[in-house]
Amino acid sequence: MGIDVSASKVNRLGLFWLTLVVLFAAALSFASIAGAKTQVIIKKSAPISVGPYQVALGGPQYPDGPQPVAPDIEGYITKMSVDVVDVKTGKPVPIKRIMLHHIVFYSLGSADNRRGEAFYGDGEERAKMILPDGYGYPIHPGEQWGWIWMLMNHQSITDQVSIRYTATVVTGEELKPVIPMVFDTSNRRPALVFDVPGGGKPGSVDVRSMTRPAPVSGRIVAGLGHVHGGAKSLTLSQPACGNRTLYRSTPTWGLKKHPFYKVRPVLHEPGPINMSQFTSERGIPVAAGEELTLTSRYDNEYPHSRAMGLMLTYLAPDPTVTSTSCNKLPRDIEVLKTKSKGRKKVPPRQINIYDWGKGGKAVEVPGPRGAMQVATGDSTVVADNYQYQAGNLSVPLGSTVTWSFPGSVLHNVTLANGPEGFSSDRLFNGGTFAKKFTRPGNYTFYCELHPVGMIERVVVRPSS
Ligand SMILES: [Cu+2]
Repeated sequence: MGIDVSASKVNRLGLFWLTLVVLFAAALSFASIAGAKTQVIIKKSAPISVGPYQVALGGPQYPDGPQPVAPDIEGYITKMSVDVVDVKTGKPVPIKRIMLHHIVFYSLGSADNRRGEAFYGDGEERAKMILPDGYGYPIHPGEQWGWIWMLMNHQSITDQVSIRYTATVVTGEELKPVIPMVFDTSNRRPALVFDVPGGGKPGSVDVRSMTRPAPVSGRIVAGLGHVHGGAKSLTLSQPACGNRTLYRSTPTWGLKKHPFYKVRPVLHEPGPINMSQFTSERGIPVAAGEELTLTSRYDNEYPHSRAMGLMLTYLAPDPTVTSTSCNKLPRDIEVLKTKSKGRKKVPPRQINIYDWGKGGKAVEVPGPRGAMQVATGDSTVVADNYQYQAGNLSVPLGSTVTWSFPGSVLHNVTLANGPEGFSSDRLFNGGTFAKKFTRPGNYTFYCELHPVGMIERVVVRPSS
């Protein structure tokens, strides 16, 4: 009993000292970071009008469109997110109205310090920039930003939205700066897309990779991924260490009733509702010039046209990393994942095609109107005036179809359903795209930029 009392006295005395030390330390740290401030900066674009079922694009090719405004201060971004909001209420807009397919922010630097680097991106999965404590993406007064984005209106009426971005910015304090490092398994095809052909056995996988060297010695302290429907995973690996996995980003797919599966038309298979991200205060060490590899894995039983495999990592320069390290990975890697209910396995999906119906509504159709044109050899399809001429085409196996894009409006041709996935780039001003058909069957196509009404069906006859 007596022992208990004295023990409790000792504890109280210890607690007293501990409190004093903590208070003292707190006072010291306040003194050393006098003027340190964390603020949340919210910016909103001018209203963007999107016509019925239309796609709106933003970026450097559209100088008349809204441009992003950088926070005009010296500091560090530690978090960033983006949303599409109603121009009147400022509330987030549900995707049954307008959906933000993707957005990339890049810094052009300031007049005396040009940069030109993508530092944050987001797709339908609403990825956020989240850096661990003590790290930030440096920003400076007078800096200019650019962006590239795509919005899709899922309604038969014109609608208006603003793109809103929110950055948590720390000022008056030195943080460890990060350099964004982007990996892209399309290996820089325009629009950063690739086509999974499909037609493999159940369980077969389409594997693509991209390898690039680290620009400086440092530590990877965070990373996020972006994929489309059909993806299994994105893996960042280290070739010099037996190609061991540094981080694997995995998708969570929406439940059957999720709006992703209800909206129409679809431009590509619905993406995941979340891709896992990570942060690590200690960071994964990489030496300058050391190669890192990103590998995307997609289902290859079904075709997946215009798929993506992107990972954005944040590298904090650290000159103390002088050589490749195959030591154990830091133990503080924290995986950030959605808490929403979802599916682990990608649900196989068909992409339907749509034509204009009554009252300007999009209606699902098996193919475009018009008679089937029968070709006996190679053929050409002119894509102009928001139509493919011919819309219904029968060709022999082994023949080549060339799409030509004579007009001044960008179009493309993208597989919806069929024996082999492929797509053209966005073309205009006389651009052409040729495809040799080596698998017989029925193919349906749409223009990714004009998915309602700009549709085509090609029947590849089994014998030539
Ligand atoms: Cu088009």
